[in-house]
Amino acid sequence: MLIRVRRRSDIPRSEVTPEAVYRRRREFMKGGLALGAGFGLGALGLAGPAAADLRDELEPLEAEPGEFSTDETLTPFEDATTYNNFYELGTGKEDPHRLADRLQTDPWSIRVEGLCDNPGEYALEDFIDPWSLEERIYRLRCVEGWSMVIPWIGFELNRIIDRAEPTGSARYVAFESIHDPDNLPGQRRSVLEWPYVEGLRMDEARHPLTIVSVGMYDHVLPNQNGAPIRLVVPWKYGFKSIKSIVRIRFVEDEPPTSWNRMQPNEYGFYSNVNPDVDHPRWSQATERRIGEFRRRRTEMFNGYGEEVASMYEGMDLTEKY
Ligand SMILES: Nc1nc2c(c(=O)[nH]1)N[C@H]1C(S)=C(S)[C@@H](COP(=O)(O)O)O[C@H]1N2
Ligand SMILES: [Mo]
Repeated sequence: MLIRVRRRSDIPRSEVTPEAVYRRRREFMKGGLALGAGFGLGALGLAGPAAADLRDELEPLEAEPGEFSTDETLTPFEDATTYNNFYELGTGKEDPHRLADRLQTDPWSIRVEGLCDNPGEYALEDFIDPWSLEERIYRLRCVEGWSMVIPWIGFELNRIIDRAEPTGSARYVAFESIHDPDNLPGQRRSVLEWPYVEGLRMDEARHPLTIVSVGMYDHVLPNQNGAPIRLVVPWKYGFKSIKSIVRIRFVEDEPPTSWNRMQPNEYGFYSNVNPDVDHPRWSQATERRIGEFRRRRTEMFNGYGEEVASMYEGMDLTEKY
């Protein structure tokens, strides 16, 4: 049941082994060589892995430039990997970076189930090889008012959906993150109901802008950004981009979502970026691009309106927030 899609045309794949997608170079370098890798800022005695070192430790990942990319200035790698929301690793913005090693990603499998003709348990490499990877530079805009521009590496979620062959009654896709309270400190507290869950309507899930990401900045995903595999839905608030996915289920009814469960009046199912609909506790009209001082005006659908607005025609987006 292999579905062949566009191959990367001229970049040799030989260098990119399936393991490279999920195994950190750090593990290969345990022992003598690790001395060299640690000779950066780590040698100065700073606590935790310095971001500059982290980038060197991550396995490189090749990808073709994808369409839809913005040409805006990239958020520095250091910012994108030290200022995160990943409540499994703590609620502080720097917790995911500090506690990144608590996330166990090897081995990893994803269960595809529900209303589909091809359910199953997939290893990560089933998804990555022989499928080509694209680099897409997308904005991610958090409901708390910050945004980043990140060169994500991944592929369209559509490929997984096609492969699963959902039945006609599947109208939504539900996603579930890793549940591992023994290792994930955040899951020993009930800040959210665990595991983290999210969902998309089928047309949103199938939209070509919706990608499954396995890397960023030419490397595999750092743990704090949702390794080994996460969603990126660029026209929605950041919390829809669920990290460290272990389960994808095709369902008939709108599935529960973590933040909606927690605070239904603050977070709806759709959560399209919308400067005209304020969060009950703060305005959503402006955002701060990480690395900048002046706030920017937030764009409808995070600037992706031309591509996605038609999916919401006739819907009252103040009602369906
Ligand atoms: N499993 C899981 N996924 C998650 C979250 C989380 O806490 N747990 N936080 C979300 C929120 S609120 C945001 S803004 C983005 C942040 O992604 P980034 O850290 O890669 O910028 O991840 C989203 N995905
Ligand atoms: Mo967020």
